Amino acid sequence: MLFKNYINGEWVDSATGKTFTSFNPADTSDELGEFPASDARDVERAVEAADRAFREWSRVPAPKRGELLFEIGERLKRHKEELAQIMTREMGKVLKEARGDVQEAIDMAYYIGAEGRRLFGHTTPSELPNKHCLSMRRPVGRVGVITPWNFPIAIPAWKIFPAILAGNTVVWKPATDTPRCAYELVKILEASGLPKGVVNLVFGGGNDVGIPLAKHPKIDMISFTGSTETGRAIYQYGAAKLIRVHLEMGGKNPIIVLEDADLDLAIEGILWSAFGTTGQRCTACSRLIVEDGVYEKLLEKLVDRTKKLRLGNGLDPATDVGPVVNRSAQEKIARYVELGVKEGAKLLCGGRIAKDGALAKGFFFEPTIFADVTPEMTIFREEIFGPVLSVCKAKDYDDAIRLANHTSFGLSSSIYTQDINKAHRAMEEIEAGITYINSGTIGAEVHLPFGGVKETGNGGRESGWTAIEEYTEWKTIYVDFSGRLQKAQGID
Ligand code: UN1
Repeated sequence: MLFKNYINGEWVDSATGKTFTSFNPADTSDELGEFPASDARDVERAVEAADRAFREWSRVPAPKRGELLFEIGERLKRHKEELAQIMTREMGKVLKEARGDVQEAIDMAYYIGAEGRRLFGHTTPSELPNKHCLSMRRPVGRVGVITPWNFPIAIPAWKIFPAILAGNTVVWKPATDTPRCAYELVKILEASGLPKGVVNLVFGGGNDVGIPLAKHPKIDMISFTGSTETGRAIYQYGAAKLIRVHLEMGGKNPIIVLEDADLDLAIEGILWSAFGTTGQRCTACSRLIVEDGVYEKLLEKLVDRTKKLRLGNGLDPATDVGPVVNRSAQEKIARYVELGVKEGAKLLCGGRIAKDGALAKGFFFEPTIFADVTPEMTIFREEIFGPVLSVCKAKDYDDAIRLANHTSFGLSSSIYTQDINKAHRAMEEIEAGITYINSGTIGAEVHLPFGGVKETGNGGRESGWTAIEEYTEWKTIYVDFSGRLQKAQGID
């Protein structure tokens, strides 16, 4: 089936006439559709539509915009199972995780929809009599949204829902690996009564659609989740226009396990964080830092459990770990594993492309653990975005923190310990946007700020109340009802 772009409330062909196909990474004979490979001309039409819709949409009372989000939440709930199935087919995550992905969008719709009745500003006394000082939030304008394939419904929802709640209009470029999920989400927005032009969808690649969108003079903000390399380029396009750029990028998220930790609990958290979503979360744990005294014991149990993980199609309830997203991801992971071996890390399990039986139909990679990893090694430093866990030994708590912080990223992190003092020290000392105590590195909830320090981001936080900060500008208002010219700063 041939799908279309969604511009100004209509499903329209791309100017290019070219298309690309979306496949199931667990079984490439399963196709999810053909999608337009759009270019700058389609971006132009979409931005024009977002621009035309802005004036009216920004004047709709925020509680009414919130009601649209509640309707979207209702419909997402109704279609949750069908959306999850499509997601599993399109990007491979196991069905229960795909349901969780849709649930994050549902949670965001209700959470942020209710913000329509808040969107609080401040009032404060004036230094002069008969004068009121207040501040209110205004939408930023036309927002370009560029999203990845690993959370193909949740991440777009984190961005688009707060953006439209705040009165902005949107042009959305979804990842080329998950166009069908994008289509399904926009169908839901449309059925919920979204006015035309408020959200526009343009399918296509980064060079042809993403860059023209980021550079477009009428785009007032870009919100991007993806690789640090692409994010850095987008930041520069944004800088040239002096617009706001929200970036969520890579991670190399550590779990620290101290000697006093509940090891069985830690193992559950490590398995879930390292191999859940086949390691393809920005928040996935890719570095495990274990205190000397429990290093061998923990590794033994962990490897044993890892070997039992079942690879397969995510639609099969017996599957623990689904495929990786595409062939180039699979090859990239294999290259990192080779590097790990070459640089002297000890391969404890996995390490190979999996292609036995039905696995040959897709892009699978064995859950992989390297031990005796040191900070100089590439697998310790670079984001692999696959089921590869690097383990290193720490002498003590301080050494563990030093290793955890020895990275250019800073998204999520975790520590397992029963020592309340060390737990509290770690909350302050780990350099990351998110720290879990006695839980893995994944599973952030929508009503708290999400984002990271260092090269993971540029200071913003999405989700939570901070999402409102991202998608609004402050307007300050002075009302002088004295009937004469009053001058501030004590000037007569
Ligand atoms: C991501 O991988 O980009 O905390 C987002 C989590 C999920 C979101 C991850 N709620 O793991």
